[in-house]
Amino acid sequence: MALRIDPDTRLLVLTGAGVSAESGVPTFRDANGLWENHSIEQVATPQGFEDDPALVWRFYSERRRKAASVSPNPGHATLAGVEARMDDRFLLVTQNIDGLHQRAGSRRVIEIHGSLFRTRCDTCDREPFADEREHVAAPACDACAAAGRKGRLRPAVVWFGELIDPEILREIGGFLSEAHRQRLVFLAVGTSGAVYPAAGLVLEARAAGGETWLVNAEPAENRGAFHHFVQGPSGRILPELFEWA
Ligand code: BJW
Repeated sequence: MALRIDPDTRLLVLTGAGVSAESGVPTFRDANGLWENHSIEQVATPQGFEDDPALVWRFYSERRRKAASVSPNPGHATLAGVEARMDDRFLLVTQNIDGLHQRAGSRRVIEIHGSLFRTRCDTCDREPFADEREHVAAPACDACAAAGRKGRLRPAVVWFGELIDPEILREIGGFLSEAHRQRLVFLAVGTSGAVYPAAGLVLEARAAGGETWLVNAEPAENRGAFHHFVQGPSGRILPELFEWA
């Protein structure tokens, strides 16, 4: 089955953990929702950070180390190549925080769940900053300390129960609504379709008249919302998926 791209096509791609699986980054589902016997909720929620910030930093420090040691795979490379051909008719929304799309050459990338390589304060509104260090405990925020507050640094990622930056959602909505006189295609890759609002993007694309494709190792929870499903590993499927008209 081929996904045809012609000069009139706009393509919105959503990726999840599965796209990085062949690079050696474990998915959330692979780990059965567990990390060192802790549930994902314990390490990826504001309450988890409140309860045990050191545990949460160990989890993200390990992932920083792992992500820095792996390389993009042919799935990432294919999406970077598609962007190079489509330019502003292409937008990639990734739920991944591992930076592998950017390392493969993708530039039109929205990191909807943040980045593993940025840190922010849990209290003040200082800008998130680049940070590759591995922390074993939550460092104090120096900006807060200077103002007599007790802010702690945390990974600049979006945990369960936290809001996605509304500006990001507006940008995605803008890309969908600009497609009114063009052919809109939505492609989801390597995602279980279980976590919202990302899992709802397919319905937004359909409401905008889009044709919807899913490439995944298994049927995603929202598989029924897709017109086309190609089952298999994205590192093998994506390089063969596109047909250029
Ligand atoms: C392969 C493969 C290969 C393997 N090739 N495929 C509407 C309905 C119900 C609930 C909600 C709702 N709206 C909001 C909620 C609550 C919640 C939510 O969605 N809960 C669900 C669990 C039901 N959402 C939120 O809290 C969001 N916030 C929000 O909406 O705020 C407003 C609000 C708050 C509270 C209540 C209501 C509204 C925020 C969600 C943030 C998610 N954050 C995480 C952590 C980010 C940082 C980090 O990475 O540590 O994001 S959780 C985790 O899940 C991570 C992932 O990005 C995300 C999605 O996982 P993904 O990528 O799909 O991975 P897997 O492992 O689940 O699946 C991998 C897939 O790949 C599998 O299918 C494999 O088969 C496949 N695969 N190898 C191709 N080689």
